[in-house]
Amino acid sequence: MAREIKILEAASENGAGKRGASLGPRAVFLQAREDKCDIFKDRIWETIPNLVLNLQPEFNTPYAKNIENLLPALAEVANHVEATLQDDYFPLILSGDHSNAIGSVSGIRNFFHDEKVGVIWIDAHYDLHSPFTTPSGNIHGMALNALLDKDNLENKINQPAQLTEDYWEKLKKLGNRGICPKIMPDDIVFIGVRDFEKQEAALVEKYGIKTFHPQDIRNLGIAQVLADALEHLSACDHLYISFDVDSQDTSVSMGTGTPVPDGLLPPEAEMVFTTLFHHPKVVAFEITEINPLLDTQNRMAKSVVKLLSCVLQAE
Ligand SMILES: [Mn+2]
Repeated sequence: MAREIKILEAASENGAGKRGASLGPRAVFLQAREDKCDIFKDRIWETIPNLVLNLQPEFNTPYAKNIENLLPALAEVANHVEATLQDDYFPLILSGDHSNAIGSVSGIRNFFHDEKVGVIWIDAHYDLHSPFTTPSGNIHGMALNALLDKDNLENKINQPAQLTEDYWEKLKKLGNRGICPKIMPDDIVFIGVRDFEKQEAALVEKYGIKTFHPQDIRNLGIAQVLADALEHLSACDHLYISFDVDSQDTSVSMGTGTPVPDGLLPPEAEMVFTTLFHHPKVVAFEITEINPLLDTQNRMAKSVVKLLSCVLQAE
């Protein structure tokens, strides 16, 4: 029997460049109410505490903005995800910005410390920058890099201060066991990536990280892409799914910080959910980067309610 779902609201947005993503999880909850959709009825909803939005002056750590506040916030996320697995629930993580994935995966690795964990990263972006390569300093663009521990010094364009480097090392070792790296390059699959810098592409090429760009999705069809992704990760014992709403086409994804054209269309996104959400190897599922402040009529949250209703109704 499938494990009971526990919804974790991880409303940190300190890793994003624009304000508002911390309101995303609530926007989804309220939109479900508005649509009289009962996906959250009788479900356990846990709000992770102490994720205070406390932006620092940018000059402290310009190549890893707000990292000092993110460290304790993401440690909270890690602890809550680990405790949720410990209690034998399935964590459905509604997160603010994508830096929360550093916390989630740290919690998962802490729990499954002797086993192999893979990640399917469905996103318009690689999120593979480090403080040494980031053009923006926003940590949501470094989430997967922090989990991989690839500083990418051969492509360095920034010279972060020692303070930044010290915090970055702590972030990579997040979790009580200090596991680093959390994920190996062979155990990642990207789906939908179409907007990236050459420093990130160099890492993907160097380590041969499996990527399905929009053209691959159009050529193969999303069903084949998902089957190939699962085949690629067949050596993994457990899988983490991270769904950044900006993976979707801009006809859908308006209420998000960094929308990019030519993304997943609604039937493709639905198949991502129906194929992966209940897959026996999947141990946690994250939906992230919904930003109602950038939206009109809460359309982004509405699309997420629709996607979730494909997998939560039949419980
Ligand atoms: Mn992302």
